[in-house]
Amino acid sequence: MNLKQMVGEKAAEYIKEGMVVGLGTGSTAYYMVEALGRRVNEGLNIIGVTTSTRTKEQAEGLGIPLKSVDEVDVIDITIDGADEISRDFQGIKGGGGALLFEKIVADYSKKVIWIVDESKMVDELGAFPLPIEVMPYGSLQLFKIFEAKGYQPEFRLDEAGEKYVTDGGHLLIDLNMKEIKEPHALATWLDGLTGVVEHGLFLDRVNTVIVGYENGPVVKE
Ligand code: ABF
Repeated sequence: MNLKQMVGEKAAEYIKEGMVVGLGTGSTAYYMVEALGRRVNEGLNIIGVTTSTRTKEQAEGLGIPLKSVDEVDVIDITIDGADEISRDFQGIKGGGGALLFEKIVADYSKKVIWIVDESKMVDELGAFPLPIEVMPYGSLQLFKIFEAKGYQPEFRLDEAGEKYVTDGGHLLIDLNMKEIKEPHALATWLDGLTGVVEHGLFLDRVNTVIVGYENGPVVKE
């Protein structure tokens, strides 16, 4: 079994009868959704709240009942992947292009679980490019601001080589910062930039991390 499958299936065990479950996006979350789909077909009653069109299509195909984030009071547990997690459990997400919906769903969740293989655990954030979701209007001005800061921005492209458009209708600019010494200060600065819709710094937002190692999953809380 690969490490992503291992942690995906382990995380699905946290889901109990009657729960409202935030369903993350990405190749690790994929296995969690598959495992939940199997349990639903065996009789488990849950409601899923998806974080992307991709996950919605997968969950619908498996017969998992779904509601939108606006149709539920609260989400009991959200399980999602991540691109990098530091020692103090701060994260970069958004490599999969779904960070805005992922952050919204996480914000309305009582508990958030991230599932990753061991390669995602880092000493310090920043080797993975930090995705910034921006309004198309004015995005080149933001690009120039990031460039002037030395963050080596790049517009995310789709398979056709066009600018990638998120489920929310925005663009993504990836910042190649190499290292992020002060994630909270960076997040505050990004939050203050007009036209930045969201960014991939997920700070102080996770309760449990399940890490896949060759000899088994490790739950860190
Ligand atoms: C999502 O999927 C993200 O926020 C993150 O960018 C990505 C991780 O992908 P994978 O599990 O495919 O490595 O959860």
